[in-house]
Amino acid sequence: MDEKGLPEEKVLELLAEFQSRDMTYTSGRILGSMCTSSHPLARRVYCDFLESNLGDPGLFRGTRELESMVIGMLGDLLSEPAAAGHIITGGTEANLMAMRAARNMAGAEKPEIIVPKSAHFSFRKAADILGIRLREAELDHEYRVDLESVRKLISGNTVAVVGVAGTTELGRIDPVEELSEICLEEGIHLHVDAAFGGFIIPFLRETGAELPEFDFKLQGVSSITVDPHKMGLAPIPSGCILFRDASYLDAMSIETPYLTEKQQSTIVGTRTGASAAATWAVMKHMGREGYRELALRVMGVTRRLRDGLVELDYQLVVEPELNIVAFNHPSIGPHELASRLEELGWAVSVSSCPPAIRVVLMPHIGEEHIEMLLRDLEGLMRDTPQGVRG
Ligand code: 0PR
Repeated sequence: MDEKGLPEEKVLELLAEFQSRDMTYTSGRILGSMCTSSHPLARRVYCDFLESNLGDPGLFRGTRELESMVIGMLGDLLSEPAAAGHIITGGTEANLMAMRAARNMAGAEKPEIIVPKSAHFSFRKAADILGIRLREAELDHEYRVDLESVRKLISGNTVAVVGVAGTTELGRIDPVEELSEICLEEGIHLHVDAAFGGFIIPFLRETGAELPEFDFKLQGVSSITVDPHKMGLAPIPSGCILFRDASYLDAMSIETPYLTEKQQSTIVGTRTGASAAATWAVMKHMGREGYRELALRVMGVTRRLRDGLVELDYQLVVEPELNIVAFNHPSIGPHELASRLEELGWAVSVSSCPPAIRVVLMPHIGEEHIEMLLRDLEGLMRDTPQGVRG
């Protein structure tokens, strides 16, 4: 640290230079992210609540009330208005909390969890932190979890089974209804990772889309991850863990004798209340109607990309169910294609299972960006001899 401080303007000037090197969502060039521009109202509220600390909620009673109202709204959205939970940093922390609760409730000697091969890497972190063995279930030909494979992996040590509603790479929805039946039968905790899908699947279903059930309506589902900072338009960090009832929180509560609340179930101690307040604000402002419109809009952009790719003879990995499209060039490998697109100013990501270019059609991507992308993809098809059509 320097001995003498700099004037505020100088500090801001230095920062502006660093920030100018960051990519922005508004450029429409970030194609591989699950985050997006947060709603302007949520941003404002976030700043207003910057100093609130839900680690000591007795001091911030209003903010605590906002957090429980968000939990109530999300519980209602996901078919269990009495669900218990917290607004936390994101899907990673939510999945970690779910696995911790499941482990503590089951009390197995050598705990194991079963996750689909398509599950987010946060479950690897959770398994490592919690000392749990991670067992990976195979996928079917549509990249959803294979139920037979799950059944085979279940043992007396299984403390949780995970289903994903909106996989990170392909946006697939696992057969949660069947997983629910299996878990009810076996008496195992079923956790649904709807970090991405939780803020879009219910709204698409409301518009008549034929998407499967994945939430607490299915009796076997014990917990759900849903991230407001993905499709919910809340600022980073905002994740949510929901449990069917408060007993799961009790199973991981630690005594906090000198705080205003005597028990704490979250992993983080001092934690911002700004996320809860900003999420409350954006959900109140958008309403179901606003999120339905958003869901329809991003699916419209998804369809445009899908149709354009098919017209250009790119190969789709699967028909998109949600706003994620994964595709390949007939002759250029996905990593090579990703770097060519990067040279053209596009930030895409490459999925691993199977290897493909993956585009997440978040709200910051408009039709105009997709038209530009398709023009560039057309150029890449033309310039590659093997890619020439006809
Ligand atoms: N569960 C699922 C299904 C996810 O897709 C993700 C993140 C998580 C859990 C973990 O959530 P947090 O990252 O909030 O802890 N999926 C994206 C991914 O890893 C996150 C992401 C977001 C990546 C923006 C890149 C990016 O620019 O791909």
